[in-house]
Amino acid sequence: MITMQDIIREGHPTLRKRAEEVQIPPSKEDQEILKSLMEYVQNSQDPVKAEKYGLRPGVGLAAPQINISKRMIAIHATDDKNKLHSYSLFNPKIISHSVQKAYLSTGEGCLSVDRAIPGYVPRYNKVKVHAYTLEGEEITLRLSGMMAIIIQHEIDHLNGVMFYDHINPKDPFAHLDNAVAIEK
Ligand code: SB7
Ligand code: NI
Repeated sequence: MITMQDIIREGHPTLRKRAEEVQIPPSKEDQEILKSLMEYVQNSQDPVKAEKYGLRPGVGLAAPQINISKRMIAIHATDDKNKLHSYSLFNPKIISHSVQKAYLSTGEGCLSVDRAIPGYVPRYNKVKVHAYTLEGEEITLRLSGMMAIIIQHEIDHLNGVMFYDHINPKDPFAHLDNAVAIEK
């Protein structure tokens, strides 16, 4: 079971590497890693387990965050219509996106970052993502708003990118053109 002790923090070189593609069909070993990522995300949202094991709540987790430089992500979150989006993905890739941007009005955080970093993080408002499921089946997801923001945050981890790389250093809350504000 993954706990906060397994999650590497900013400054660790793995967080700045481009992660390797996973072989499809996935090996049993890679499937187990991906399952453990999802298990962390789900456990972290269970108040009893989070308290018991000291888990910081998160809506997603990427393999590089547990020092495994492979292209795997888990997301477990509900959208504004209370629909659950639970995805365990290998090799996710944005194949198209909107011109319009979106950002969280409260900014973003990260389980690999132990400090609050204020500022708007511009993302695409809509993304189409191609990936492979836990079973190795091809899947194409169309996500918008909050869910699009989360998957872009996770895919960034596979490319060595941190959320604060996108924040305007001169004016973190500068107006973003053609962007919708998402309230958490
Ligand atoms: C805010 C938080 C996340 C995604 C988008 C906006 C995820 C936080 C947990 N993670 O560090 C996962 O990489
Ligand atoms: Ni993160």
